[in-house]
Amino acid sequence: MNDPVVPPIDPPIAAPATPTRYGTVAILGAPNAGKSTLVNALVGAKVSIVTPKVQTTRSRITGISVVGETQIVFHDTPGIFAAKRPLDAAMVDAAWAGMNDADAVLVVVDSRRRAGTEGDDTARIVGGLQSARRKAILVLNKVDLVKKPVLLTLAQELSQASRSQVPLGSPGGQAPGAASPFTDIFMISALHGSGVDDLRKHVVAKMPPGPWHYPEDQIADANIRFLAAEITREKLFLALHDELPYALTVETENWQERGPKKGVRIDQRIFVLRESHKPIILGTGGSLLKDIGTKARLEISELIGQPAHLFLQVSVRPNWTDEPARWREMGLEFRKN
Ligand SMILES: Nc1nc2c(ncn2[C@@H]2O[C@H](COP(=O)(O)OP(=O)(O)OP(=O)(O)O)[C@@H](O)[C@H]2O)c(=O)[nH]1
Ligand SMILES: [Mg+2]
Repeated sequence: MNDPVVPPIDPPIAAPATPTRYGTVAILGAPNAGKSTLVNALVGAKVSIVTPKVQTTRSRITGISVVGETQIVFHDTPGIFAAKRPLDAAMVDAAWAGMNDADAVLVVVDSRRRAGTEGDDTARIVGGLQSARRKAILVLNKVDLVKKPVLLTLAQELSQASRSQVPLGSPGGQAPGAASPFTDIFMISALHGSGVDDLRKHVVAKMPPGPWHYPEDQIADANIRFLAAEITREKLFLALHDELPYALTVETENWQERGPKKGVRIDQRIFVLRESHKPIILGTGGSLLKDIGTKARLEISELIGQPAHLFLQVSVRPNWTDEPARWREMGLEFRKN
């Protein structure tokens, strides 16, 4: 008996693919304004380290988030300030570079600061935006720490930013009486989450149509060795004071997978500028470094989803801030001055 003739199946009608959106958002602000805290809140995971100290973030850090059909890449940046060391100037350059190709710019301001005072970092940022003719969204952060009238005054001052409030030395020059670069103002607490959802919605709506650049579940684009070094640097920043955090850098030198259940052996080196820094980091009988190592190990283990065996060494390197290899590890472009 012949097989019954099976009518050909019509090719399924392709459902019109929902158009996707994709865009990048640069997060600028003075040191310590809460940029990294905000990026972590927007992404919903820790992609960038946070400490109470200024200049924690040293290069552009990427956090990725999907909201409905929209994929957004948030670029956390180092704080913008009047840099003196070449390394600091490169950090500030990296922050401005984040603005150039962004579809939206957020300027994060610590609401406890007064607007427009001489030498104020936020005034410098307003000047930079004006001279680049870039519009931005003003994000008044840490609203949990200020009273409403203070907040409203600050919002008013910043939205009336003019040439007279911009200190000399801002990138480029702008026309006298240049208009405020801010199109919108949001008042949030990045730490506690208030206002973050509204800000996210607003940013999503600004993203242009386009294909996604990353897989749906990807939240960061830095390599794991860098992220692990950043975690250790965060623990060092939290434990140390004065100039010491700015005198050190951390690099992952060895990453050895030891097979299922055995975890990963990670060797990191902490470079410091002076011999006198070493005993401070080690602490009595090495106790401080041991404590820092334990905290970093636990967080790295969580990040990689398997046990991390972390070995930390401290090396004195008087010129590490001028070494191209150190800058590269930090994610900065080397320049001599
Ligand atoms: N109370 C309060 N603290 C906040 C808020 N957002 C951030 N912080 C704190 O402010 C400090 C600085 O936060 P970061 O996110 O590291 O600031 P940043 O702008 O990335 O700093 P740099 O990388 O040094 O430029 C940390 O101690 C945060 O916990 C907030 O909304 N409320
Ligand atoms: Mg930061």
